[in-house]
Amino acid sequence: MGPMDLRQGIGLRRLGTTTDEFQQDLLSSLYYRRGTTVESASAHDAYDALALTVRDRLADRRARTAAAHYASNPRWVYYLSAEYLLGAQLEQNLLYSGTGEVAAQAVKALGRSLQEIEDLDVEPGLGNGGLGRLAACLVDSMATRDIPAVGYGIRYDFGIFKQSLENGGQAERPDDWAFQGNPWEFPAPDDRQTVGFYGHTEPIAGSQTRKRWVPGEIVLGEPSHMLVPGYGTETVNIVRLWRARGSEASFDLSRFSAGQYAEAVQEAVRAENISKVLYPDDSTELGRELRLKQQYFLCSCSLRDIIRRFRLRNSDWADFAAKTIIQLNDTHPTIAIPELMRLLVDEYELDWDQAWSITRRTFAYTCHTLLPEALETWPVHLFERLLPRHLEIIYLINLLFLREVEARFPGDNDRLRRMSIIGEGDERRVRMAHLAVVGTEAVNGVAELHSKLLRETVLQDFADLWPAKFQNVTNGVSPRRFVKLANPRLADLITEGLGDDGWLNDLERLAELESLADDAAFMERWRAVKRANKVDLAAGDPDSLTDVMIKRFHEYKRQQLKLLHVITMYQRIRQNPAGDWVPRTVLFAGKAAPAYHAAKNIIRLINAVGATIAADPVVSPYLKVVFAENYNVTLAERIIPAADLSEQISLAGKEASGTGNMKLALNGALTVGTLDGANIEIRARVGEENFFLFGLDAYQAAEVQIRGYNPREHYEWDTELKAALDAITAGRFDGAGRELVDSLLGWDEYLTLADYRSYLDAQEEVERAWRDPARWTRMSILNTAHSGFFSSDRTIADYAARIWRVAPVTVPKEDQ
Ligand code: GPW
Repeated sequence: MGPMDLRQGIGLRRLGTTTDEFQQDLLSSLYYRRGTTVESASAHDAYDALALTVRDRLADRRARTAAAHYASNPRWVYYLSAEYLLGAQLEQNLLYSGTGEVAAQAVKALGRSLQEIEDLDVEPGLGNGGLGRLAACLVDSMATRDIPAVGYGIRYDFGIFKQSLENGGQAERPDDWAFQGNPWEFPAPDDRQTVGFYGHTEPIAGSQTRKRWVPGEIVLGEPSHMLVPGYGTETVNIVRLWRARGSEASFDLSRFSAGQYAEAVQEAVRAENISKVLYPDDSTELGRELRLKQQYFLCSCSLRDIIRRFRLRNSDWADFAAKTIIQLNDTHPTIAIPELMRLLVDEYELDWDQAWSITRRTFAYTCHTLLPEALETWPVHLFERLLPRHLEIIYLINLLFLREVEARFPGDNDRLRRMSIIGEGDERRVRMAHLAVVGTEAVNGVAELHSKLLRETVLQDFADLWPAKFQNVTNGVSPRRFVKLANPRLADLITEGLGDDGWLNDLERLAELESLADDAAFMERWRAVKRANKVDLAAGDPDSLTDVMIKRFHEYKRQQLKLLHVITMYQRIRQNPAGDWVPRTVLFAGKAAPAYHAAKNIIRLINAVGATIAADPVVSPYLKVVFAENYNVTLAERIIPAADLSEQISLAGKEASGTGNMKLALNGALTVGTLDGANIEIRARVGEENFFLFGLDAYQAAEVQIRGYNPREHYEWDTELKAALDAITAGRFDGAGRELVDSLLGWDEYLTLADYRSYLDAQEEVERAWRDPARWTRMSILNTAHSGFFSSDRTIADYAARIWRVAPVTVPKEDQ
């Protein structure tokens, strides 16, 4: 066998690269794999046949990747995440396999356009928001940087709910994303795993630390994987997703025969419910038993798979940590820490200290929040019932840990209480973030400010104990998906400006655009790209300032502040219809957790305000409010290229990083924002004169809260603010928003009123800049030029060098 052509050894032909050859394979896929003919093929048959044909183009790279990785027996990166928002697959895989052009020609044989087929591609919505999309950008960049890696997750039957507006409010429908099948997925039933729940533990004669766990419920985990190709390289990694199934024994044939149909399948239904649906909450903890079951299911299946893979090439447990790094995407997969201890101690019979030393060196933890309500804790009694052996292990980890603390800080009982993995309140609870810090080698936040605040606040005691463990890795985004695929016009212009498209995996090269920021012809084309993108989006007048706030709905993100600005603009225009107003289209998009009533009320008010403005002939020529339904990755890819202004207005100290802020700046939108999360780093890079800053900083905000904040003072003092709130109270917007006003005047947890005036001032600066198109265009170009740092390729280089200590493994090209 040629060293790297795995097909030659078994006499397989190479897949052709010409249009004719691609077309042959497409027709063959349609005929043999879909079992239909061109004459009778449905649109979906065409889609599936194309997807399979493109997938085949990546299969050989995948085989060579697996072989190269196996041969080099490297340290593997395993990314554990409860969420992945991968986005639509067809366009990406056409790009990454370099078959876009031939495919566009070849599909003509099916009598359809490529666009028509792409419109059938359904995105797997297996995540909520930023955290899930980050996971997708990171696996993209791991492949692009040739890092041997597997992403592990759950294959939810139902992804994030579909949002629609009903009478101006959010309605939710289930997202049966794989209803038509999913051609991108490779099932691997041979790699299924068995997972236990409930039951009890028994002592093992002759051993102090080992125990036998006798589970009360057994569930099967069946994996399938999706391909994750790198861009501009040979590597194709995978994301492996687990689906829960009942075992054969879970179907009760005798009951079925007796006509008890529901009872006959109830055990299987119970098992399958584990991967039935994604929990649709974002940045809030939801302490439900099924969620802990999902977390354990993911971790148990993945760890057994990781161990299986380790043992393919290694036999000594002493090498495990050197060959394995498991990155925990927030605390959701933290139960993997006691699970690895259980496997090593109980099943593989390592002694506790060796097992603990391996475990600690195997894991690293990324924290994505500072919000107390997002820090996961689980009632001890729930753990005791669901995972009795894990609770025993956690107790022992905690005991030994607290001894370490006691040795360092003798007699400091307060510190012991604060740091304990078990929180003693009305109800004893397991603190997952503490377990994650204790059981890992490295802990990181996701932007400079976030990492600093983690060390100074929520994890301060841990940072005192282990200062070297704490790091920062600023988030990033994939320039392939969020520039090349989302904004092809801009990508082409950048490529022309730079002379080649090497910037797509070397994003700092965008800095070369700086020399074009004053070039009149280039500026004109830059403006034309933005305008064409706005025409495509068709949200409003393409010559108006397109002002976008696209993100999950949460009070800390402060959509309500944007809305107060809109109401004030509305009132100003009404009072002075002849004024020289800057026409704006204000576009909101985002989902609210179904049980988050305050957030849903804000959506309702946005739509009521939008309707009032639309019905007002005096104001509507200048102001339009649009709510785009069902925000997801696909919709983000349409909105971001069309945005002029990016709203990043969270209360400082609350948004861990943000990643939409990076995508928008990269696409030439200017940011109006607070000193929060990665906004600070964006501003530092694009230049403060190219960023509209407002509001309290994180320390000032904390001080205001400590001194006793009274939102009413702002209301009394600021007549425009008062007028906006009074209009809501008076029912001017269909009676919507009264609860919001009550909460803003009552306590205003996120200091909306305190930042209102400063925000309006910043918006006036925005309009001054907008009135000078040359100034705005220059600022826009400089935003793109200086956003190169925010590539997820850089993020991965940081993780690889400072946290994982892994090197790339080059996958050889196929023999020529
Ligand atoms: F609360 N993030 C998210 F930290 O999208 F777990 N969902 C979540 O449940 C959490 C965080 C959690 C987001 C952060 O809010 C955002 O600031 C950050 O950019 C993103 O995670 C990726 O790090």
